Order: sequence, then structure tokens, then C-alpha cells
Amino acid sequence: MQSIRRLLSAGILLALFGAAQAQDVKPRTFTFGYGLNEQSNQGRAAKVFADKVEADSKGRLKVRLAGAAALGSDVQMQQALVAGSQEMMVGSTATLVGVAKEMALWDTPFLFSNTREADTLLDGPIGDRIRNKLKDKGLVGIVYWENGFRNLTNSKRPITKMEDLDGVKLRVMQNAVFLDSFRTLGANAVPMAFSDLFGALQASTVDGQENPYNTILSSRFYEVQKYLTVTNHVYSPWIMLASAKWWDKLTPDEQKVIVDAARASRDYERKDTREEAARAMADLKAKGMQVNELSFGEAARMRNRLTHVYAKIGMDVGMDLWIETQNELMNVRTSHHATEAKRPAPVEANHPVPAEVKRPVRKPSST
Ligand code: TK8
Repeated sequence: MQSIRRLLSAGILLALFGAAQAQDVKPRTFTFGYGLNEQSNQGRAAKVFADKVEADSKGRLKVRLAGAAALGSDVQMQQALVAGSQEMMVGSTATLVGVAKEMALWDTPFLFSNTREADTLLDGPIGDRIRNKLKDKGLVGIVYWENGFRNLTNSKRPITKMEDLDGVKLRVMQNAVFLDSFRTLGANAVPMAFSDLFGALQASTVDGQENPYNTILSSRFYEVQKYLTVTNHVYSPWIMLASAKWWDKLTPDEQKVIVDAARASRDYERKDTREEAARAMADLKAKGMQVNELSFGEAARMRNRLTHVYAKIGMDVGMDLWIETQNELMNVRTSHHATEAKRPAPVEANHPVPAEVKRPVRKPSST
């Protein structure tokens, strides 16, 4: 009897011990916030990231996704990351200029002519150097995703020339380069968080905004905006961020799982975004938007008007970085032309729609 009792209590102890062990491997859940809705390119890629983190960590890491700015605007989420009350997010680099001034480089109007140039610079040493500036500000910049080339929408009139922007109340991101650029071009530019934008367009608090085709579609801006002008005035990156406070507590293995999943989600996101962008203009027309393309001449006039903005970005980010960027762009352009020259002429009709944009002006920006 005694021995049976002893055996039983040993069994209970073992069961308790087992439960305690199971407690230790309880998944570590973290939150990943983003601004667009679940059905957007941002939402789709966030899901790819979360699934890969869970699979690669064998369920030890779990991601709680929070889209549609449920946790606040890009700026509010950044602040939560710095404080350590939120773990991860993806959002526009444009709202990080206050944290690391070098981020303003990506806001340079007409900097990149195509996505190849953007990928090369963002994933290369210049992109790394800029994202690494965030670390001692409490943020870890992991990878860049594509937001995309930005185009203009408004509810007043088609923008065919610079003067058409006069008096158009235009929402811009909370960023001095965007504000300065659009004020210089004559618009009445107002900075506003993306999370407030649909409501502001609907209530006519603002007349227009600028974002890539994908976002105009996924955020249903076509419901409250009549005119779309193809300007491709700037390439906008998104950046995946982690809270440095949280990051530093992860094991090297956990960090690796996150970095690998971030890279996989970036590759997925860029491809998905480009495919969607190639179809989106037709979709937006079908939804009733009136589309016009800014002419080469008008784009050139705008660039000339922006001379002081270019000069100011150069000063703000540092002349070394500015010149290195121009040189790197020159390298990408010449190496591409060299390989193109060796290649037999492509059969255009067999090629899918390239992820390139119609660029009004091809000349590299030089100030
Ligand atoms: C989403 C934003 C958005 C950006 C903007 O949170 O604010 O216009 O283009 O993608 O990051």
C-alpha cells in the first residue's frame, strides 16, 4: 500500500514537472503592426512573414498581426517600438526622418528610374548604412519592402501641368521633404497620418493625396477621388522594424528566424506588389477614375522647380552619402546598359509587363 502511494505521488510529481517543462516552451508571442488593411499588399506579405516565423521556429515564436493601423499610425507604432511596448511593424521610411535624418535620402523626388535601381541601392551598402542608423535610436531596421512609385489623386481636376496644383489641398506624409516639395510645386500641402486619410478625403478636408497604385486600390481611394495623374514622382520604400529593447533579449537563433522570414517576406512582397501594380491602373480606370499621364515636359519643369529641395536633402543627409548615392546609381545604370548591349534584342511581345515605371525624365538627378 505504502509503496503504491509512493509510486503514485512520484507519478504526480513527474506530471507536475512535465507541465512545468511544457510551460517553458510556451510560445513567445509578439505583435507586428502595419497601416494598410489585411487585403493589401502589405497585409499579404505580413501574413507570409508570420507564417514563416511560426514554421521555422517550430511554433516557439508566434506573431500577432495587427493591420489597418489598429495599433496607431506609423509614427505612433515607432514610438511604441522604442518604448518596448510593441515588438515589430512595417511602415513608410518617410516617417522616420525625425529619428534618422539620412532616411530623407529615399524621399528625393525622381531618385530612382525603376525598381532594379531601387532594389540595388536599398539592399546594398547604402541601404544598410541608413537602416543601421536606427539602432542607437531604439529601432532595428531589418529589411526594406516596396511601397512603390507614388502617383497623385485628387477630386478637383486632372493635373496636366504644375499650375493645376495651385490651391489643391494635398495630404502628404509627415515629412519635411514631401511638405517642401509639394508646397514648392504650388499645392496646399498638409501633413497627415495615413490612418486619417480616407476620412479626410471623404469629408473633403483635403482634396487629394499621393500613393502607389496598389494603395489607391486597396484603400479604396477611388471611391472618394476622381482624378489620377501618373507622376511616378518618387519611389517609396517601407521598412520592417523591431523594437531594439525587445530584439536585444532574443536569442541569436530567434533573431535568425526573424531575419530569414523578413527577407522571405520582402522577396514575396516586392514580386506581389509589382504584379498588382502592373494591373492596378486598368482596375482603377474600371472603378471610374479618370487617368492622365504627366508629360515629359511638365515633369522636367517640376524637377527644375525642385532644385532647392535637392540641395537641402544633400545637406541634410550629408554630402558624402549624397554623392555616393549618385555614383552608385551611375554604376547601376552603366552596368545594366553594358549587359543589355551584349544581349540579343528581346522579343517584346513575349515579355510580361515589366516592373518598370513610365518615367517622364530619365536623366539622373544631379545637384
Ligand atoms: C501606411 C503608410 C503608407 C504611406 C503613406 O501606414 O503614409 O502614404 O504610403 O503606405 O506607410
